[in-house]
Amino acid sequence: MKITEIAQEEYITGSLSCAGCAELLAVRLALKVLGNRVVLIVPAGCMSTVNCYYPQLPFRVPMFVGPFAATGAILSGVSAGFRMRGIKDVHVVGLAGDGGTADIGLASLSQAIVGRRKFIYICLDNEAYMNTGIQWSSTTPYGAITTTTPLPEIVRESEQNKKDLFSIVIAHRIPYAATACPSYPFDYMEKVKRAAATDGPSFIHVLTPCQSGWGFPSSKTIAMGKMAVESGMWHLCEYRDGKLSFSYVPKNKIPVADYVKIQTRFRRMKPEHIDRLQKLVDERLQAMQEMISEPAEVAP
Ligand SMILES: Cc1ncc(C[n+]2csc(CCOP(=O)(O)OP(=O)(O)O)c2C)c(N)n1
Ligand code: SF4
Repeated sequence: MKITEIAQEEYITGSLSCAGCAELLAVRLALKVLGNRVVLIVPAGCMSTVNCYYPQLPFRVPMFVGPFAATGAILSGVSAGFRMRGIKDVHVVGLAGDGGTADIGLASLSQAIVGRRKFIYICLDNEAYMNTGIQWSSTTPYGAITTTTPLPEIVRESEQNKKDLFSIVIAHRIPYAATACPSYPFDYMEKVKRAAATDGPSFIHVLTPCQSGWGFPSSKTIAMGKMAVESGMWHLCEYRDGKLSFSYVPKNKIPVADYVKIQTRFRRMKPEHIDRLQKLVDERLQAMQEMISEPAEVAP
């Protein structure tokens, strides 16, 4: 996607999100790709509870706030309803956090993918239940402090890194899935475009750095997303036609320690914990490379 292709229109007018909120940026960029023929299905989470206090409704497209666990089911139902009425030009889009997707909404998402209705599910992953005060989720990385994992001894040797949600989703043989980060906006928007063109369910797992929960200055959101990718804590990849590929591979990987030391959520990690996290990250990369069926391309 080129800069000249990006719509001038804005579909968000004011918001109560924190300054530098990457979730909001991800929604803003997605709507620029999708336009205003969109219905947003949003469970509890920062995009609904923080942003939408009546009469403050920042999204200029129809939005439905559903039960926390039900995003996938609602996407399926709304999509089926449009189909029954012969309406083909409305994008049915889910916007759920990592808690609402990888934990409480996982069964609903799974069944929705199996149901094969056309929808776009965007998981906004800030790596904790942020809107209720930074509780641990299964996508919280190893070593990060949350209000439900506040003690150093929580950083245990046995603990694993993030739940591999993306692998769970592609195990469904979903027609289209991708990982993204708004720090790489063109890559992300191209993926939204491809999801919109998919005739069936699609899923985009977006890393959305959160200044409140991660502990970094609000001006550093974009840099934080870039460091996540450059350190291997996050990958940009795509699953199309049954094949997984990287859409970007860092030329010079940075150590995980550089990423960890600039966020207060990792402040209780000792050197041995950081070494363990580096090992987990390296193992994850190796596992992904083994799954890759196409050679990696390095984006400019
Ligand atoms: C069934 C149910 N349990 C708990 C809650 C309380 N709740 C509302 S939002 C939220 C956290 C959402 O976290 P996440 O899905 O990760 O989104 P984020 O706030 O981080 O964007 C919780 C626990 C709820 N609304 N419904
Ligand atoms: S807590 Fe994090 S995700 Fe929620 S509005 Fe603030 S920056 Fe955005």
